[in-house]
Amino acid sequence: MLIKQPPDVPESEVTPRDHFLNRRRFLAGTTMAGLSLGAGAYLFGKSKNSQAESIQKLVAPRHAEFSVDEKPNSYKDVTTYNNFYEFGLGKDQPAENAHTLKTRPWTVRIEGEVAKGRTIGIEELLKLAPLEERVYRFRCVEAWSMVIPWIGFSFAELAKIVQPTSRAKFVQFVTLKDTAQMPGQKSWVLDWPYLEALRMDEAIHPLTLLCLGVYGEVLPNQNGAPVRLIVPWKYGFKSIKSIVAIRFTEEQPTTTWAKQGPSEYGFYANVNPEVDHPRWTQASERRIGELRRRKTLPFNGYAEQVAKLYQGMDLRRFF
Ligand SMILES: Nc1nc2c(c(=O)[nH]1)N[C@H]1C(S)=C(S)[C@@H](COP(=O)(O)O)O[C@H]1N2
Ligand SMILES: [Mo]
Repeated sequence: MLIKQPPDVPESEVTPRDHFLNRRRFLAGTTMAGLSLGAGAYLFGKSKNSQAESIQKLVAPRHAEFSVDEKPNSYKDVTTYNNFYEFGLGKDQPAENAHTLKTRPWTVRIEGEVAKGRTIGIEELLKLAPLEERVYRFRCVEAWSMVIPWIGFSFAELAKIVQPTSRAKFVQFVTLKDTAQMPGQKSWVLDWPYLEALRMDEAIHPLTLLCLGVYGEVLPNQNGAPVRLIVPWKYGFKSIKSIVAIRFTEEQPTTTWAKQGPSEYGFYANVNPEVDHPRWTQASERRIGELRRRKTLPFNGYAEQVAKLYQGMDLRRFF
């Protein structure tokens, strides 16, 4: 999502992802072969590539009504093709670099226009409401998409507990800022910490997920551990990762990408095939793992559930 970057590389210029990844694994294997077996095993045990083996299970029943029937992308796609600029700009960099993020202990500060502002620890957050698996479409503004089995509960469950006041019109979300844990923050690609926000009615819409896991496990670091947002009808940049604070506000808060490129990334960022990004079309998308492009659906296919939130709004103006 770097603003100077093209949305997605044309198919013709791409090494099929799987080949690329297999090649990388092959090369890693070759390096390892030069070491003694013991040292190799040690390195492998500590390596980020083996993170998946030690990751904690987080199983939850599937919410059928909120899940799409499409085939989910592979675990590998979901955990190695990421956007998380705190760990580098390349899609493969978060998986390689995010092992420096410490997700325990972890707290989320809830403040602003709420009757019961407080700080919640991650263990308590995991038990705040029954966990559900929701298979959502996920559409990045760069015009690629995936289908992902997230785990969590509606953000509305948390809102209910902290009791927003009548002045609360928006909710702002804040990512951790710590250059030691997030080395990408040493460079000025974005104004850190990463900030996102939703209008109150969007935040408490039942589809808006406070996400704690994916694929039956707690979130891998590169996917925004230990807690992130998923807003499936909006471009992926709204789905902020590694949240440390949630602020209920009266005024519309600033958001990182709207500040970075106000003509390119709006506050609303609803998936809209009729409103192109200034530098590329949003009418179609590349589903990771597929060759033919798909047509992009209004609100990413969730129009029936969410279009009513925007009745009477000019969505070209409020993009
Ligand atoms: N803190 C933070 N959150 C972030 C980002 C980021 O760079 N930093 N990237 C966003 C973008 S552009 C996308 S597409 C999604 C990617 O989520 P995924 O890597 O789990 O697929 O995370 C979003 N949340
Ligand atoms: Mo994105």
